[in-house]
Amino acid sequence: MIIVHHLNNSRSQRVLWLLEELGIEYEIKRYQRDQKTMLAPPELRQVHPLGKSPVITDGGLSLGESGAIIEYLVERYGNGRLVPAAGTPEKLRYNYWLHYAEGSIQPMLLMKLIFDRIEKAPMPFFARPIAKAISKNTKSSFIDPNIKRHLDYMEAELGKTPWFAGEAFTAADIQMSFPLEAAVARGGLDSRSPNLIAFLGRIHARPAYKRAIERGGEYRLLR
Ligand SMILES: N[C@@H](CCC(=O)N[C@@H](CS)C(=O)NCC(=O)O)C(=O)O
Repeated sequence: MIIVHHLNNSRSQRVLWLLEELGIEYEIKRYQRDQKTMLAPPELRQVHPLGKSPVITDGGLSLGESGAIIEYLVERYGNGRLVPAAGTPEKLRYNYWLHYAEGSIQPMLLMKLIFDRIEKAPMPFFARPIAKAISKNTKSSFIDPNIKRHLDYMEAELGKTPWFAGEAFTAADIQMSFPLEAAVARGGLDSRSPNLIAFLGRIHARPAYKRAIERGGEYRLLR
């Protein structure tokens, strides 16, 4: 039996969704973020040394990293579903977006989260103006323009095909859901990017997505 080590409001929601799309049975072991720090509880380090979510266990296997988990699940249990045929341009695009989600866009959104929090963090009064100035400068000179470039890029790509890898829905769309949802929560993604908003509408309407939300519980992305 596959066990998904699931942290509330986190990337592991994608794994639940993939398993629902594939119709595979699984169990959920739940972990709650610390209310103050929003970090994962230390118990998660017992299943993976980094203590991050998602992690799955499947028999003797314990695997972290969303992209690696998605690749493992579609390869082991997909019977060719949700992945384009090997050697096709769609497969190349599939690989690209599978890596892009965590390798390119997500680091920008994480930096945005961290610098937004620095501005609000408790600190001695004399340090606040300095911290605020550094944060605002980093955001306006680096983070915000980068996020904008990524959003414009993804918007243009989804103007060419309905799904990230091409005409068909694939597991790359599942992987891309989290950065896009995070971009709505904190990256300025809104109706100025109609293709991305339509993509989110389509994925949220999928029965498997809804089932995964029901099973996963609370899913409100950090701002
Ligand atoms: N690139 C990793 C990132 C894992 C990650 O940072 N997960 C977050 C959840 S969204 C986490 O566990 N945060 C809690 C913490 O850092 O303590 C992946 O895609 O699996």
